[in-house]
Amino acid sequence: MPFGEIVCGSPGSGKSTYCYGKYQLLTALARPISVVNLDPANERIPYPCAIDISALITLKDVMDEHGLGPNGGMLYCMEYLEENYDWLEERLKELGPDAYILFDLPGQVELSTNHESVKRIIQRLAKSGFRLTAVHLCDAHYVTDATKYISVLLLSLRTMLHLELPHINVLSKVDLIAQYGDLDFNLDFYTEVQDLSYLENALSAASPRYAALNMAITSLIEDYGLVGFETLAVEDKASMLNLCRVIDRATGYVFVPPAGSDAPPGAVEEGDKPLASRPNAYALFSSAAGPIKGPGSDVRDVQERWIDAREEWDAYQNREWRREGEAVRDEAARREGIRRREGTK
Ligand SMILES: Nc1nc2c(ncn2[C@@H]2O[C@H](COP(=O)(O)OP(=O)(O)O)[C@@H](O)[C@H]2O)c(=O)[nH]1
Ligand SMILES: [Mg+2]
Repeated sequence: MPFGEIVCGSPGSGKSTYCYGKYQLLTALARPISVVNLDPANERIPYPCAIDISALITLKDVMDEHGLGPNGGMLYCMEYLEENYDWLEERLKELGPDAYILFDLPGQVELSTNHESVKRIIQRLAKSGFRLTAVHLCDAHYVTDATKYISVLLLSLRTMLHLELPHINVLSKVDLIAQYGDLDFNLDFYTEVQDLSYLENALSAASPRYAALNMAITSLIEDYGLVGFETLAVEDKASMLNLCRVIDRATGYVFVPPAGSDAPPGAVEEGDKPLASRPNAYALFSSAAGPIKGPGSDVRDVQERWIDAREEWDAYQNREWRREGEAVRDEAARREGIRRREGTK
């Protein structure tokens, strides 16, 4: 049974970077992973691409041929992909029945909030057996301003309602959040979307004329209790592993034991080497079916890492990397010594 993530979010929210980061992470864990680029305007793709929509259609060609602007051209491309769904389906089949696929979507938000083509493509993928989750990336700098935060909540809610998939909203680039000034509240206030009435002062100050409307929107969002956020800093392993666990639970990947193995669900064996002999991979998956925990899984840890004690953590990390580098160099020198001694015998 193939699994997949529909990676969506505004332009620049970090979708392609996330796809590359996840590709590296799952490859290191010997788990299957392929990335499909569905953004016909994606010129510099960082990851190895299993399927690239540019082989079918490019935004530039559409704009040149039909005299469309970038937005109209993008909608045309997605409608074209929908009409040529067979092209995508054939290539997906070649990736095998156990593929785990990241679909890197274009950033135009209307594609995941109101335009129908992407939704219908997703429905066809689901019909053909894909277990999918939407991973909606939102730049974390939006939480540094109350009015922007309200728009990101609405955008997330609208995307959830439109795509109708298991859905994970993610505050991306959380490592940069401290650059945008002090937050009015702790990070968990924003990720857990609990008592939004606390935003009243900030919203009234930013937009006195629409303060009542803004508050009505916040109470609507609160009433339905659908929106919440995970956090992500792509280069931080703990952050990526935590998000990976959350997504595995949403797709159901945690409940798929590898064929012919007694390893924990969601795990994959590497050749004939049992997974349990690879402690990192085992630790990741053995906890996946239980409560979500592990480094980076508590938003208060994320707050400490990237906001409250960022400099101390950076210094600690640099020391650890230096130590690791020294250990690798020492080991290489030791092996070289052995090789030389054996060569002179
Ligand atoms: N500091 C930081 N930068 C990021 C992160 N994720 C993405 N970026 C940067 O954000 C920019 C936009 O990322 P990209 O993946 O192209 O966004 P896309 O348009 O959504 O595909 C690039 O310069 C990335 O290097 C992150 O977690 N931390
Ligand atoms: Mg991109």
